[in-house]
Amino acid sequence: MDTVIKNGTIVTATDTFRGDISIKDGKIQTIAVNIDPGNAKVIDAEGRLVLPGAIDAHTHLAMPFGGTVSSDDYEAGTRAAACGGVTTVFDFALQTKGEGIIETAQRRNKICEPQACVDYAFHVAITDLTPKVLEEFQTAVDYGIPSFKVFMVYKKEGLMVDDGVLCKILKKSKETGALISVHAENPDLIDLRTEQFLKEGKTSAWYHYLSRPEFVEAEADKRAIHWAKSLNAPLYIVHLANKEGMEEVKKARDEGYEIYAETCPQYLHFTSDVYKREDGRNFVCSPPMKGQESQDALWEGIKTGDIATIATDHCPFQSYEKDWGKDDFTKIPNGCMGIENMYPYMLSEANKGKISFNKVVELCSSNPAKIFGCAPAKGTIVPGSDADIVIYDPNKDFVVSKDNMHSDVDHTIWEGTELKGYPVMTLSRGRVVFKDGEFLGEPGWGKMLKRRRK
Ligand code: DUC
Ligand code: ZN
Ligand code: ZN
Repeated sequence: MDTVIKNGTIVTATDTFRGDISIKDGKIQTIAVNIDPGNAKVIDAEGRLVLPGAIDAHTHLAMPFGGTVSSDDYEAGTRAAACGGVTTVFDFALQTKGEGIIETAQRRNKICEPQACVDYAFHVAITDLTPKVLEEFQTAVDYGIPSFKVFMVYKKEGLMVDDGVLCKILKKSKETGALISVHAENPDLIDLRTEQFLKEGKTSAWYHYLSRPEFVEAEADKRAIHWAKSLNAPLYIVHLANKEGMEEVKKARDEGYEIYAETCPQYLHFTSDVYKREDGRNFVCSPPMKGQESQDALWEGIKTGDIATIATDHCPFQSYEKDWGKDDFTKIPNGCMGIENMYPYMLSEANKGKISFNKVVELCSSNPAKIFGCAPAKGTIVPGSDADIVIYDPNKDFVVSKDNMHSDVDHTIWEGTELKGYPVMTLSRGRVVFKDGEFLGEPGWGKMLKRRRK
């Protein structure tokens, strides 16, 4: 063995127990009550929780978007991930016109591989469904990329697919064992409302919210679920943020359909009121934060198990870029930061008693690992799994500030948020990559995961 984590309280999605963990060659070797470390390095976790590393199944690193490129490249994004206890990052690789699925992932991997500080995978966003791409689904699944994404919005940006294409994709996913994620909002309603607001001179960030309020998202959620049900295809809804959509997910799941919903910490913590703030444009992302009723419904969905995962939609932009939309909300690049905040925020909510620590592990680690095909190597603490481990001090209070974050962005929407408890160490395949506020990893360490869903 190389390392032993001693005296901690191990928390998985299902169990909480005191024990030691030995690590060898990046993998968990043994879990027992008292392991003699011999010459191995000892990490004392007395008074701390020992958790599986989180998986952020939804990021946009170095993504060209909104007239610029999101400010965290693969190095900065995965560095911030490590410092927030995230040991696996799923990024979206956007297909360009005519490009194949594997070709898209390989193009992004050339950029990502030398930069990644933790392990990673790609969901390929399909934007140009040619017959060749449809034929390639099986090859991509067999290659280890069994998850694709489609946007039901962003027509002008060239990312949107229409309902016919969505249905073709869902049908093929059913046949090949792939899982389709959707960004669900209604593009025509957004355009209609935006045009009207601009005509009336209503240009503040508040109108970003009003251009795509609850029902704009709910309609698309219902439509996507309707098509998935009609084809009996599995479906994963990213960044669910509204009550009506939540209800539709619950209904479909109660009927026995394989529908997964992801939400993000920003929807659990902030409401649409943020768009009335002076710095409201910093919170502009799509879908926008919603009202209190929606937030309550998401927390309820967590409790009932109808929210399957938490991820971040991490897509930061600098203040000067957000400022492009000071006088016109349509010019604000859409996206917020969160990769370093997800696990600490959710664990803090558990520490305050809102949900259990096991539930946080389930949402942020075990479920994404299972759903996207990288369990049991990721998402749990068992002999044989990767030693992706977070040591969490439940007594360490922490106030988020741009100065204690590790992203390449000059502000954070989480500024001033008070957290009860904080990660003090992150191990990625047995290597300490974060300790006491300091990043200790290196670019090029992270490996691309090949995945298998079933
Ligand atoms: N929404 C955002 O806010 N940013 C990136 C892409 C998206 O769908
Ligand atoms: Zn999205
Ligand atoms: Zn996204």
